[in-house]
Amino acid sequence: MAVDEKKIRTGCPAHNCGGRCLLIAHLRDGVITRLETDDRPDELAAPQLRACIRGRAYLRRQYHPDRLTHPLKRVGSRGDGRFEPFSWDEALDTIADELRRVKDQYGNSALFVPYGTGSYSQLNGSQTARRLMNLFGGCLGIDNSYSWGAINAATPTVYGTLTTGNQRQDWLNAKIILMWGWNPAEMRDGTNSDYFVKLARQNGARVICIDPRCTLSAAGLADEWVPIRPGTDVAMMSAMAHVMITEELIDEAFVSTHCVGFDASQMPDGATDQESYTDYILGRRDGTPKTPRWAERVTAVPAETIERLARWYATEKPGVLYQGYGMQRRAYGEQVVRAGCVLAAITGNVGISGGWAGGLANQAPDGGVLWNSFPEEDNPVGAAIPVFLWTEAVTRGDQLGPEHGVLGGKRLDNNIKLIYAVASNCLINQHADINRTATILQDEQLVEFIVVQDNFLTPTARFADIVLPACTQFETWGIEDGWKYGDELILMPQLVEPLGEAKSDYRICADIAARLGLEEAYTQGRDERAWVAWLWDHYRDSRFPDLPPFEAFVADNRGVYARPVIQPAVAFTDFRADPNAHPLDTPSGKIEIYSTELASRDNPDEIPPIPKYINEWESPFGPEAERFPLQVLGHHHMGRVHSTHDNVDWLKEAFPQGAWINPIDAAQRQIADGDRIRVFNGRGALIIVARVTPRIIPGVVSLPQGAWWRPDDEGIDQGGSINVLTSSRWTPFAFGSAQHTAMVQVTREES
Ligand SMILES: Nc1nc2c(c(=O)[nH]1)N[C@H]1C(S)=C(S)[C@@H](COP(=O)(O)OP(=O)(O)OC[C@H]3O[C@@H](n4cnc5c(=O)[nH]c(N)nc54)[C@H](O)[C@@H]3O)O[C@H]1N2
Ligand SMILES: Nc1nc2c(c(=O)[nH]1)N[C@H]1C(S)=C(S)[C@@H](COP(=O)(O)OP(=O)(O)OC[C@H]3O[C@@H](n4cnc5c(=O)[nH]c(N)nc54)[C@H](O)[C@@H]3O)O[C@H]1N2
Ligand code: SF4
Ligand SMILES: [Mo]
Repeated sequence: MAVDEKKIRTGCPAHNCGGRCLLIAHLRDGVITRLETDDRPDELAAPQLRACIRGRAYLRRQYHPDRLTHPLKRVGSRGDGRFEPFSWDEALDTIADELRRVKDQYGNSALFVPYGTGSYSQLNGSQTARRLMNLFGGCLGIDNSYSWGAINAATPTVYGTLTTGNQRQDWLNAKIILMWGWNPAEMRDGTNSDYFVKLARQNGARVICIDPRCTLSAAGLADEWVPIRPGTDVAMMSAMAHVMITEELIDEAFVSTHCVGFDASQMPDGATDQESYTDYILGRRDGTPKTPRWAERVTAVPAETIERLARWYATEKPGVLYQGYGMQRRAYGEQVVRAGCVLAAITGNVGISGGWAGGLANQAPDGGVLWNSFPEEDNPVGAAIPVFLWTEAVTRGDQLGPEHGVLGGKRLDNNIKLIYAVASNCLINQHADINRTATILQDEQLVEFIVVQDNFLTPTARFADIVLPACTQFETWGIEDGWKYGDELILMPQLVEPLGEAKSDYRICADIAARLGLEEAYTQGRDERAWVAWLWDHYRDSRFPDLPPFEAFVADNRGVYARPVIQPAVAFTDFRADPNAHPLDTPSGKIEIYSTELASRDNPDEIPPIPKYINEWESPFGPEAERFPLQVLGHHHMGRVHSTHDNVDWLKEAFPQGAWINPIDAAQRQIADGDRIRVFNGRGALIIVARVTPRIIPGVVSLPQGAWWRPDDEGIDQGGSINVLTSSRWTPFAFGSAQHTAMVQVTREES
């Protein structure tokens, strides 16, 4: 389709980067020669979608010499990474045969398409494989995400919904913004979130960043960095509540009409004798008042700082307490979500302009994006596992049931026997405890057949029996809406022909469907472009009634449709105005500081009905700290989207993989900046360069997640991949990832 000497507007192949930005591709002789970004006028109601460094460096990924260009089949044992070329026909015939064999032998619930977030552009990505499986009789489904395990489950226990966020332009009305474990300057959380925080600050908001690391957000967007010991935020939040209660800074009118569980006067029916939030904060039953002095010992945040922040947040209103997702990807991650929401509620910051309710915060009024609009169709198997438990479903699926979070009210009747991974590095790199997962996948008695479809021979692809080359998003048609804040739609026309023999994920699945007698059902006669036109109309019907006709939009080379946010929506305005006429979708209809639903779990030590500080299962306060005294956390990295872009030379140059360690911890270990260090625990070990810096709190090592696992002959990772250290233990209520909770030791490597 080469369109020569042209500039075409398109979306960045965002992967799961947290953003959605506009790129302008220069094309000559069927090759993309240059990428620029948004050139539209910049307006507050519809700001430019300016690309980050990853988007701007994309040509290094697009034309990378390691791109997969033809199918591969495994030779040697699984995981060795030795392959030989294979024809498309042989590859697709083999896959169709294996799908039929496993279905006949075990049933559809033995088929599995794992979590894989490499592409949300509809015609590329794992949704294309789910549609194939569902039309083939179904597969074991997945529920929840690696990203938001605890926050997805915990937010509705407070508010009965995930739509708890205002549109971001409303931040300009805030007087104070607490960026709590939130780093939008490095990890995108909606294109422009960092920009809106900057504008809010210019507008007079005080901005505080609470994070174990002095991130670029702390350094560039905030007035103050408050370093905190990881995993202890609920202790600090509880102490802030202590200050508010004892200094009478609570918004009593709001609490009395809109909340349940704050104190003995408003406990829900059947729980009148239970511990209220105030009981807990004042230590009336457990004997421990959650004072700032108590919290200082736990959190390492000075009591005076906690007092000051409590007073500011309770009196400088309205205010935003934005919860990042890193601190819920931890042991008991549900608690920090609930505790943050409770602070917002007791200060009366819910349902008002300039305030913020907390929680997941999909945007009002309609919840924002649709994510996958490409129709996957219903899954006849009907059972879905919490996504983080997939290795359990491999090793003991037939023992899992509702008590492990299995949806559909079912017990599983199978172990996973066939994995079809599309746009996923979660089989190895991104799941916890890589060495454990590698052992599981190496065993061909467990998973009998693995297909991986990717642009590169990733650590996950190295464990495949067949690897299929997917084309990039520049090589097929696609469409994307905003990541979490969705007021835009970006069209992604095909720019160039696929490299080598690569095909779109959609085309590959359609070709398999043909071999299973399902081609017509799968394609409905559409190619990629026709599906995008179909989806365009679907978006018009569901969210954007003013969307122009598809063909005209393509012909005009517009790239992005934006719906301006003139009057930013505020979540819970109706409920705020009249809680009886507009009750929440919680059992009481109110904000549940005390949750009867959580109480019914009958596990108060791990799932308390009011948010509590619970010491993590691996922590500086536990016995494991004797051998492994440092906390390690794997924040999301500027130079990558998870493991995607790890092989891009420009980004590696700009953001080399390194471990941050505080000078105090480094000195104890004779480590100097730039030294090679070994980071290890009972699960694994890796070698990485040390960056000695006071920008991280003592006692913590920070190791950006996503680097490709590169084990040497002894199994020591030379790539700096944090998941050789992380634990596959899940959070108790959400069954979510707790990959940020792990303890390690660090030593200097003799070079
Ligand atoms: N550049 C880039 N952007 C991305 C992504 C990416 O890979 N790269 N991934 C996207 C995706 S899929 C997601 S889900 C989001 C993830 O977004 P998050 O989960 O919010 O990102 P993290 O970097 O894990 O955590 C955010 C911050 O929390 C801090 N933190 C960790 N533990 C604690 C704690 O216990 N307490 C406190 N107060 N802070 C803590 C970390 O130091 C970090 O600075 O990012 C999205 N954006
Ligand atoms: N320790 C630790 N681990 C984590 C996290 C953490 O904070 N700490 N974060 C977790 C989170 S929030 C997430 S979302 C997951 C993300 O984990 P994954 O969903 O596995 O994301 P990626 O690692 O980016 O892998 C995506 C793959 O898709 C491929 N790809 C890109 N575009 C396409 C395409 O168009 N077609 C095909 N077929 N392939 C394509 C890329 O090359 C890449 O190999 O990681 C989780 N893992
Ligand atoms: S934020 Fe995401 S969509 Fe935007 S340029 Fe960066 S990688 Fe691309
Ligand atoms: Mo994520």
